[in-house]
Amino acid sequence: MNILVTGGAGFIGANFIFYLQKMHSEDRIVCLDKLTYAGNLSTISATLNNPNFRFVKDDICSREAVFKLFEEEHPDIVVNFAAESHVDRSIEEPGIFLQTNILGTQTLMDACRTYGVERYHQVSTDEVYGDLPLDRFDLFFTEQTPLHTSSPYSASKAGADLLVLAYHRTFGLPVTISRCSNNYGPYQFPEKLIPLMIANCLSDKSLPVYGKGENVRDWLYVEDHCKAIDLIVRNGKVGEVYNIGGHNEMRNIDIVKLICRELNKPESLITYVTDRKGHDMRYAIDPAKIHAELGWLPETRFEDGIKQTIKWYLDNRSWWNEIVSGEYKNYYDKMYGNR
Ligand code: NAD
Ligand code: TDX
Repeated sequence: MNILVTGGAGFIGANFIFYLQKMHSEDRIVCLDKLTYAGNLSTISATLNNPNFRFVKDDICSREAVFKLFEEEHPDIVVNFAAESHVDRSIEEPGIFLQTNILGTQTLMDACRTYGVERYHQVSTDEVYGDLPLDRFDLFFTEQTPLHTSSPYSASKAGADLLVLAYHRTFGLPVTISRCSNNYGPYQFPEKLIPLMIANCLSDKSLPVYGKGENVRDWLYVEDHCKAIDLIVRNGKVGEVYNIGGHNEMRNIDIVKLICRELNKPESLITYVTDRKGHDMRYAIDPAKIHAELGWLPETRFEDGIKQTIKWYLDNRSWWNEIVSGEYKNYYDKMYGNR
């Protein structure tokens, strides 16, 4: 199997490459990544010399680059992780989100149509369903929940999902889509809640909680997400959408307090800051379909996963120190300086 993984120098894509190499070492993996601020070649440096691996630095929006790569590699499977992925950045600058997340998806699928693939898989998100109210804990997102987006990020992901389904119906492209809840684990960029709070705690910096910290997210350990995608790509039904989530809902404030406890830092570091515009209240996935059809269940309990993740950030300070001391510092000062 020749598998093209786009966005493989980012958080989930890199973990997916590691998962494939562990579970299917016979597969060849080609990683296409533009290395934006969120892509980090050092994350996958250990695999660069593997004869079954090729890294290509380029843009999924570049027709020329994408078609040239398909001409050379003729991938059997394409798994598209490449995206602008941070909601706060999409509020500051929506354009690049539409460009990468929608038009990049189109370019990849056009190449799939031209060269033929066994499967095109789109990595999507639970955010396409909008949010749920905090007083209705009986409600969950199913695959039938209407799309109802809140941010330019989630709108761009929903737009891409619709285009993927249109390419299936109109052109018969063999597609699948997965919509996962919030991931956490090693190599997550420290602009996202959990690594940001760990990095700030370790530097005794204030911990910026948006609004009252009551928003709820459904957290899944990244390797469980990778396992689900691998199952869908190999055994899932073409044309179908699969929700992925672990029934692990937590309030942001409780996550931040837990991180303080684990790192022996005082809760007085917590600072309540101006809320995110259009902030979604609650995400909660019903993963019954992927469980029933593909037998998938999450394997890592949050209590264990969060400890492993904190340990990883403690053991790999140089990985995130380089980020927080580099260009990302300007973003941090801009976003949190006067918040
Ligand atoms: P990330 O921001 O860590 O990584 C994105 C990667 O894509 C980076 O390596 C970046 O360099 C690359 N990239 C960006 N634009 C590109 C372009 N034009 N061409 C080629 N490469 C490009 O993101 P992540 O958290 O790993 O998310 C991966 C995917 O999973 C995204 O599609 C995201 O929407 C989805 N998702 C994320 C989560 C989560 O909790 N992080 C949850 C559900 C779904
Ligand atoms: O500094 C912060 N303070 C804070 O209170 C940050 C960065 C976040 N938050 C809150 C906002 C959210 O309610 O924490 C929650 C999680 O925030 P993010 O880590 O930015 O994730 P979220 O907005 O939920 O989106 C994530 O999950 C779905 C990913 O970034 C998306 O790519 C994925 O699609």
